[in-house]
Amino acid sequence: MLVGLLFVLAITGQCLCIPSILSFPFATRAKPITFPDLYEASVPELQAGLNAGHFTSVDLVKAYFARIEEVNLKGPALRAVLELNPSALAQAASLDRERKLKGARSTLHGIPILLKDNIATIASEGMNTTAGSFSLLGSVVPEDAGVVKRLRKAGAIILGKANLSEFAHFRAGSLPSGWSGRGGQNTNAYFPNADPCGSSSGSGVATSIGLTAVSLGTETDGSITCPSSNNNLAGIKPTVGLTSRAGVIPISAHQDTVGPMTRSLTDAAIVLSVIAGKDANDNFTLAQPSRVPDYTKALNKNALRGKRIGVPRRVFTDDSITGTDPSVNVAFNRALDIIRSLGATVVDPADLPSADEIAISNNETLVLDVDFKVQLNDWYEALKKNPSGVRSLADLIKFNDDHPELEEPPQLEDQSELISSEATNGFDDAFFKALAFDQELGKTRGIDAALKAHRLDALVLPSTGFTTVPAAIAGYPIITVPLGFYPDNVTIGSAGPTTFYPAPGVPFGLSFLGTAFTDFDLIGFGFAYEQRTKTRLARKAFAAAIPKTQLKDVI
Ligand SMILES: *[C@@H]1O[C@H](CO)[C@@H](O)[C@H](O)[C@H]1NC(C)=O
Ligand SMILES: *[C@@H]1O[C@H](CO)[C@@H](O)[C@H](O)[C@H]1NC(C)=O
Ligand SMILES: *[C@@H]1O[C@H](CO)[C@@H](O)[C@H](O)[C@H]1NC(C)=O
Ligand SMILES: *[C@@H]1O[C@H](CO)[C@@H](O)[C@H](O)[C@H]1NC(C)=O
Ligand SMILES: CC(=O)N[C@H]1CO[C@H](CO)[C@@H](O)[C@@H]1O
Repeated sequence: MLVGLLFVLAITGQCLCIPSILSFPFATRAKPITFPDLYEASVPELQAGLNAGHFTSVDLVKAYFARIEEVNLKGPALRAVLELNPSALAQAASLDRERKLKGARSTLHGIPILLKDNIATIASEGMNTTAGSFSLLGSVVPEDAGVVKRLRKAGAIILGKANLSEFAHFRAGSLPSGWSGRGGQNTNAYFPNADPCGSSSGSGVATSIGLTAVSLGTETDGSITCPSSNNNLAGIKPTVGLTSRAGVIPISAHQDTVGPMTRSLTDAAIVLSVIAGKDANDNFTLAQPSRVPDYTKALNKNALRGKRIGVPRRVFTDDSITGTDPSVNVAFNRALDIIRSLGATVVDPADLPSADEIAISNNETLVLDVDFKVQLNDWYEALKKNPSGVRSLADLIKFNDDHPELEEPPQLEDQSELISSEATNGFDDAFFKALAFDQELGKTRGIDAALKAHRLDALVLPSTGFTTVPAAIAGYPIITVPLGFYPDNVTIGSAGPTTFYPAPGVPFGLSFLGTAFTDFDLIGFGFAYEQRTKTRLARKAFAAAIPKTQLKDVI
């Protein structure tokens, strides 16, 4: 408790308080050490235990490895983790030594983080960067991703790579979320074989049951928001250009963004503060405000007081869009009452003028198809080595057809999205028109229009379904926090050859969204809601999916 308190003071920057706190009488009372439960442990709790010498980063890595071993291929076989970092223990030992000598570099010093497998790590460390595809196994990337460089500098330990929907779900819309050739079918920890959503599926599932302290995902349209929602997590989809995409296997420079997936917005804010910032290797990041804020300063329980929050109903009132179960809408309407009770004015409806056009628009697909081909070809070209011999999108399509045992098992043959992307012809008139329409639909006649017309601070939506599209085409931020769980009597639906959605006990989330670079404000709104409701704690994963190894077992 005391160390926790010390640490909270430390992260809020009031370090001057620490000496006086240390002289409190209860500080000297010898108490048995209680280790945080790794199912739920927060970064501040872990950092406090590390600083107090209760356990080391080596212990943490060992414990997380053991927890992964329990449930990844054995037991419920969740297939959330693709590879472990063979250098993680050595890195942890070195960071433990450094902590003893010089103290912690940052709040992430010695904290293990799992990366979606489309985020590059140097091959010499021992891991692959493949987006789940055998076409990239053994490939050698030129360098660490921009966000990985920042994580290492802050002293974080890369624990491993997470399974994902292959190529961030850009291979074919018909493929189930969470499936990749290399990783197989990742599934949800809240109901056997339930849909983890994607494409950051493994990041979501692994974090939901404490196979890692925190994780990173990427979003082009829904890929952080939806798996955060389905796995009872806090997720931040940053404004495009806030976090570097350099070294991230791409879909589209216009929509891709890298963000944290964590068990609390506190952890997410800590991670975002480390990974946000300019990167010369990603020119979109040069457009961000000059100073990266300390996002932990946004964690204010009163952040909703006096704010105006709008509900763009037309984005989700169609049942086929929110999902088949009315429980999402019931929980959402209850959330609006809670937001009111936290001092905000809810403007309902506050529709996007472009909502109906967005629903039928194909402009996004057009932009993504063109960008993906250009950028994926560049990715293959930039590799220092690729044993598969694949050098382009065209090669990839052929590789998949030539290796059905690896990449096209029964019912998972589809690569229609790759094929339509391959058929595009680069940055032509049609592309620029579609891009301009997207900006108009998402920004000027979309989110910005609604914010302006109703003088709003943010919009709020359920995270399920296609509620991510307006922010996706605009490149705008979304903050997701737990909202509720499907009831035990929900009619189980199908989400793929072997996966289910909806399903009993599967979580769903609440999204706050706003205009460019309002991530800080949105984190505050999400935090106020999260702290009032603590919905994550209301339900746990199914028993077999909860790993048993704890710190006491490895020390
Ligand atoms: C990943 O690649 C390295 C070589 O860079 C190889 O030694 C290692 O076995 C690979 N890992 C897996 C799980 O295939
Ligand atoms: C980034 O650079 C590319 C060319 O390298 C250019 O086409 C693009 O407009 C630039 N984007 C921004 C946001 O500066
Ligand atoms: C793009 O959006 C505009 C504006 O809504 C619409 O008129 C046009 O049909 C859309 N194009 C495609 C390819 O969907
Ligand atoms: C599930 O239970 C609730 C509350 O008991 C009830 O209102 C609802 O109709 C039931 N749904 C189904 C699909 O049976
Ligand atoms: C860490 C881990 O368990 N990785 C596994 C992921 O799934 C593939 C395919 O089954 C295995 O080969 C890996 O060992």
